[in-house]
Amino acid sequence: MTIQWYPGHMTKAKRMIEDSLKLVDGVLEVVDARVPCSSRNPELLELTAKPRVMVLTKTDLADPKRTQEWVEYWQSRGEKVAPVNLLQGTGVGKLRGLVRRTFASLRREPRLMVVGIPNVGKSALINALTRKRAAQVGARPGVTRGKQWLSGEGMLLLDSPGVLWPKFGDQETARRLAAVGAIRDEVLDQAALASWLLSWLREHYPQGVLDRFGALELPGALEEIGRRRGCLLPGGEVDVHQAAAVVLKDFRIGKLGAVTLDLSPSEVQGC
Ligand SMILES: Nc1nc2c(ncn2[C@@H]2O[C@H](COP(=O)(O)OP(=O)(O)OP(=O)(O)O)[C@@H](O)[C@H]2O)c(=O)[nH]1
Ligand SMILES: [Mg+2]
Repeated sequence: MTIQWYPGHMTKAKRMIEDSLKLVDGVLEVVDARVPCSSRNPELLELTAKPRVMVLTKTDLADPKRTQEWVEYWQSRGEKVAPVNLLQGTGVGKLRGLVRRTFASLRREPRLMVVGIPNVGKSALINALTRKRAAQVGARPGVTRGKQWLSGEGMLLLDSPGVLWPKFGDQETARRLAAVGAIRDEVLDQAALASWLLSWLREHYPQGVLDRFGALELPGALEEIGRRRGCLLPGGEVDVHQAAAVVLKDFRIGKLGAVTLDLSPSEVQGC
């Protein structure tokens, strides 16, 4: 399985982000706690040297032990990091405090831009900080729109969040990003992705899969799940694509347990 990266849009996205960065005092870098390293964009550092606060979203779906390790790792490297669960609003108060302290010397509300790769929770973060459903925050790269400042109570947020392209890395990084939904499903072989995920989970987080689907043999786990879930084609054969969709959906909403796909900082390079 080879995952295709977004071509084309990147130059445009980069230019849009660069333009917007000129207008702000700093950045809220949004990262998915299930892929804390893989969902960072290394080129963000090249785009701006302005102060940033990292926001680790979806902590409810991630392994709490791993989240703690990553937070401590980044803090030890001088980063400001705030883990949050945006569904519950957990950690948002602490994030506000961190922003206030980081930009205290400005003596006015900091102007911030929310950046991150697709689906990490940029819109959800803006909504949580502004306490409203800010319209149209899910802009995609290349869409030209007017910019607007939103009040986040103690900060001003630019309403056209920068959608960074994912990290160009190895296929392992690509698979992890695909598993959490940061890469559009249309460009993937879902059955191959789900099979990989099942075998990875069996090695690293076996309990969630066992609880949800029962004991499974590898290879053939995906077919077996399809059979058990009644994902069948008209002839009675298992529909592996439907089975894959079940597995990926369950994983993405946490039904296979709290999982972090990037292992501890000591085992992952480049973050
Ligand atoms: N469980 C959980 N889900 C979250 C959290 N934050 C965001 N989500 C969900 O993640 C999905 C993506 O959130 P968005 O805010 O749309 O992400 P985005 O970064 O704006 O995505 P794009 O605009 O597509 O780049 C939505 O289904 C959110 O409900 C969180 O902390 N926990
Ligand atoms: Mg969005």
